[in-house]
Amino acid sequence: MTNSNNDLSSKKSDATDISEPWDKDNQAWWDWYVTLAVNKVKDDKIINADPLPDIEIPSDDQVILELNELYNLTEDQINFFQKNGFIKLKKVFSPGAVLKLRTELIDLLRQEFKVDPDKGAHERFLSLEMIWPDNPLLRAYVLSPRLGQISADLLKVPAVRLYHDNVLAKQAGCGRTPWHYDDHHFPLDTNDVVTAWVPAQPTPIEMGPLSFAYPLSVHELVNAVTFEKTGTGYDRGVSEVFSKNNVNVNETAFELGEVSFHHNLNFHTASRNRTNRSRVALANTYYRDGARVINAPTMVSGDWQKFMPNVKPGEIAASPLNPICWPVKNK
Ligand SMILES: O=C(O)CCC(=O)C(=O)O
Repeated sequence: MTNSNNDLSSKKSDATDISEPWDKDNQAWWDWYVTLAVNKVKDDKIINADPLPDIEIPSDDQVILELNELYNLTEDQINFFQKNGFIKLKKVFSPGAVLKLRTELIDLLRQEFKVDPDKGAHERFLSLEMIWPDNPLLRAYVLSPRLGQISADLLKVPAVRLYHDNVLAKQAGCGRTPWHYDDHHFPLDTNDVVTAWVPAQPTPIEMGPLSFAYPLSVHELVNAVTFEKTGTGYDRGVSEVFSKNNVNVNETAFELGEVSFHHNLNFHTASRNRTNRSRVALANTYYRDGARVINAPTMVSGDWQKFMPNVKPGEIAASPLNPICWPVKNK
């Protein structure tokens, strides 16, 4: 597939001109991005999340072995993804592997932001990215043959590369993630792009699980909604069109070990986190080997050069930080 979009900059006014590249870091990008979401007055109380299960945590070696094992998808699951642009798969990771991931992610967030992401209602959307190059444990989760193979099978492509890892922590009380599709964000000239969203705890509805509009083609309904770089107009516009057209939205809890995969044309959102625990997720994006960077990345592409150092617009997207995650090279 060739890329249908990335043309958000075609209609220009002060509020809608996004042609300038993003000149801050990714945390600044998320701080800006969540301001684009409509949020109701926060009159609903923060509730206590259930305690995390008390289970044995595997060793690093056990996790690496687990993540090397493949996950067989059925034809029906691949067809579901191709039609709807997302799929939620149970038991992609063992409960122990997920809780080990959570401990590691919370430690990383604590070091970076000097706050305990699970203490107090900081109401911020914290993010970290490109952790895997310097962290062998995270590398096992991010470059995992299991996630790579599922991604390649869902996209029906022979090989996938990593675009980036993204640690996302929606703290207690933090509001909605605005409606969007990732084609706006990834400056790639292909639609063979998928994000594995790995929640690092059981994620009930009250915590704001990632939610998906379907089928995939509903993105066409909102082509005419113009992106605005301030205010909540775009989020509101998409929401109104979806309501008017009775678009289906899958907003369901994630059990421990369940992972969702969404296509870059799938519209998704997430509700406010109404629990006292940070909703931590690891979101890894994979794309078809051979894809190029588009000619004109925009501010919505964020700090993309960090993910593909020395790759210029128009060039093949294959820096050393974009390894092939599937198929696995024989050593
Ligand atoms: O975690 C969220 O709320 C948003 C994540 C997202 O949009 C993505 O991973 O594509």
